Amino acid sequence: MGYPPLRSSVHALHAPLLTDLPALGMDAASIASDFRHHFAHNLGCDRHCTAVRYYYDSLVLTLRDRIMERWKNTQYTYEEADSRSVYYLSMEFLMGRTLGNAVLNLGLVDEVERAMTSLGLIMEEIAESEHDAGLGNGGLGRLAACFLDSCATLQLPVVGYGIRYVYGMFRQRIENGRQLEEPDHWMRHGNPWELKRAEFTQRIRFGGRSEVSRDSSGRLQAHWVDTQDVLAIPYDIPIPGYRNGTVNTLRLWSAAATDEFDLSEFNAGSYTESVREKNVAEHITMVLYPNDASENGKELRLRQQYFLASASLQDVLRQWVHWHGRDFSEFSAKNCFQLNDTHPSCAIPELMRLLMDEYDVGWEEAWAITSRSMAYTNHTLLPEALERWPVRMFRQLLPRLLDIIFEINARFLTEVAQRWPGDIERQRRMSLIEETPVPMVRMAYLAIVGSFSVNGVAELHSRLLACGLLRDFHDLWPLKFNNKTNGVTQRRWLAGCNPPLAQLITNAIGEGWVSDLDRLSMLAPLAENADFRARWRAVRRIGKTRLAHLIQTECRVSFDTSALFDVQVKRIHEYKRQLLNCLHIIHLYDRIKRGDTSDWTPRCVLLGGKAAPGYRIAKRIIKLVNNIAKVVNGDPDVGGLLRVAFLPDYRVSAMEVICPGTDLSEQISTAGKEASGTGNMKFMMNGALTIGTLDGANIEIRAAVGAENFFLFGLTAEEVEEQRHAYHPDAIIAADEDLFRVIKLLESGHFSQFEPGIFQEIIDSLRSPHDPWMTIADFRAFVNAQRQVATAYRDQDAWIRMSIYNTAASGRFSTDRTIAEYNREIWRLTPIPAQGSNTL
Ligand code: 26Q
Repeated sequence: MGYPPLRSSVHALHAPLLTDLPALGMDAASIASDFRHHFAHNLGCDRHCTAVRYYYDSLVLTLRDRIMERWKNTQYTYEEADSRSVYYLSMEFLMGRTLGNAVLNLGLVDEVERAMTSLGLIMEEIAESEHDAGLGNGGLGRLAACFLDSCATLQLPVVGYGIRYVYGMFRQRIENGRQLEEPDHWMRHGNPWELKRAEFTQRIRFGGRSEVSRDSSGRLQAHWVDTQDVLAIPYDIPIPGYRNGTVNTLRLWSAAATDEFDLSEFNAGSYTESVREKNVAEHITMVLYPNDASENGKELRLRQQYFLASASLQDVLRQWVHWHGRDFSEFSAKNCFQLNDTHPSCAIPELMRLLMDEYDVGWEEAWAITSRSMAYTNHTLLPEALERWPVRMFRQLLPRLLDIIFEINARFLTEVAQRWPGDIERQRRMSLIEETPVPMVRMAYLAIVGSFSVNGVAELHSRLLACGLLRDFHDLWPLKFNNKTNGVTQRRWLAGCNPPLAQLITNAIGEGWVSDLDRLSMLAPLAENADFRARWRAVRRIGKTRLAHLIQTECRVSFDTSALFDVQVKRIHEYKRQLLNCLHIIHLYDRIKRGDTSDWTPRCVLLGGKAAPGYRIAKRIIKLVNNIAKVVNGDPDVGGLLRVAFLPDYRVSAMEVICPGTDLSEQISTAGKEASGTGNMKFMMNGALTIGTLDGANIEIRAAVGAENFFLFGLTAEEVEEQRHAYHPDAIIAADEDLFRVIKLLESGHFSQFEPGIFQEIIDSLRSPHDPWMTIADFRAFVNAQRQVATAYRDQDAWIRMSIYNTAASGRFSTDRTIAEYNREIWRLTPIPAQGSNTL
């Protein structure tokens, strides 16, 4: 750990010469000049280097130099303040592209544009050449990325800790309407944003046995022996705040073999075997796991989770001991770990282990430190999505951690027994160990017991956790539970992705909204100004044109920008009910075929999203959407009345084009199932109207914008649970002519002409009285709400008014607000403005 210092003393003398450099110019001329330097001298490019990659790398290096000054400044400032810090532990950081965001946050949009133009280059083209960093599945991973942006903007000392996957989220191709997965080798051409910090490498143990001995003073001392170790090498990525001189850190761990691996194999005479072992070690950070039930219980995933937790904790403890020595009395006052779902929750027993086994802290003190440092965020209401690991696997892979979990459980169950004497059933329910034939560790319960805060991600979600899924724990510790409604960063999701709208807003109310989104409420009165509405409409048309162009290129489907753009993009999952959307599209198609088209509103429907590779029904839903699109778009009777497209490879950079061009945002999950949703917020911010159920953050969106500016439909979460027992989809189908025809069309094979029967499983799930998502129950309400949408859209002036109100009311859904709440109620950090010369 750490490199050896230079032996001679010259370093101290010359240190200022090496570190106190003059600030780099932030003007177009300096940027262009440094760009040329990096292009020619650093990358060794000449007149033959015309690939956009060289320009991209040159520009990133130019910006990185400027970020580096501010990065060091920020770290010095934090060090000197000896401030409390937060560590955001997450298996996913879905960062997307970095260049455009860095330019925006450095306040260099105009200067970089001018610099590139002066060199005969087009900034937009360079920015669009960047490959997404797709190190996440969806909402949870993107939330972590938005959080980092807001923490840096609010000048909070927060470090993100994650994994440097070699392969991110798979790339999706569509062939014959079906999803094909391809590896996403996102760093193939290198990653100029990362800085390898080999001197902070950590050693991570796996396997072996846990043993106990007595030390010289007679105290029991545990030893984790005969382990197989792997190295964790950190790579740092800078996270610049918005025009404030702050640069925070995202530290991603990469796995590598230890040297003795090679040596022991070498001694045994097998050189090639040793290289194979190297591979095994490096596998740990090779690939991001898709959120997939079929992947549940995979040992490699548990390895990844422990790898992240252990490396990050060791890194924090190393710094603690460096600054404070082995006195941990102030540790929990100075450090807080926010666990992004249960995925990093090994951190709880691991911090116990490190304190007890490595630093000789006793159980009581270690537990006080641990349970006052950890905070847990839950992101799901589906009981089947709660993480559980087989005890047997834990024992094999992390025997010492299992000991500690058992001890935590024994002490915890004693507490339960004291509170509810004799309530054995409750002890069984709340145990961290599920005593089924294959005993399991319940990670959510471990996270709750080991944390001082447990939060949900929208008001409804947090309420349902407290009185449903986690009720027993809420009864025991009501004060631990709290809500932090999600948000999104307006830097990426408005200023960055929608420059025409951002400019219109800034012209109207000033630029303050970029760091204070509540100011968007100043737009509301302008909704009554006809001239402003005309401008708003023109800007929305630009967004739609851009989206239409994307769909033309990627799907070969033409969207007419005067039509209603109706969009549902998100992971494909039954609870999100892409099928309900399909039923509606088929219904519209059926109306057209029957000539029921008076007062028609032309509509272009876009769907997109990835299905987990092992999720059969989700993949079949993709096939259904594609087949419907083929039939509808190819039917001359449909003409311009309806268009359907499935956009392949939905990802962050695609959403940056999609949300500015969307009129109608589909948020139609079964009530009580979507924890929050964040796509809903991105659409709203960009002026889309929502059609949605009373689920997740939709409820808060509707409350913010007013019921008259939101298309509500469907059962409530309570009604869903009440009606579940007496749910008869066949009867509903028989009683609803429109729905009856839709289902008949589906069953007739009209959308599966050449592959009869392929949608049978989908039809059966819809018709099942046990369909957990109760799609048929909400069909009529959905179709009626969609009729209202169509009618509303025909009054363009009224629609634009509602669009403005939506943006104006979206202030609450900034992650700046979310993070301010995390900070006020959980983290309690003091903002620390960056000190030093070149801070802005
Ligand atoms: C678990 C074990 C093994 C392999 C993968 C996983 C895994 C990975 C990712 C489980 C879940 C996820 C991601 C969950 C997620 O994105 N949840 C969403 O979080 C958003 C942010 O809070 C919410 O807005 C969404 O409602 C919620 O679905």
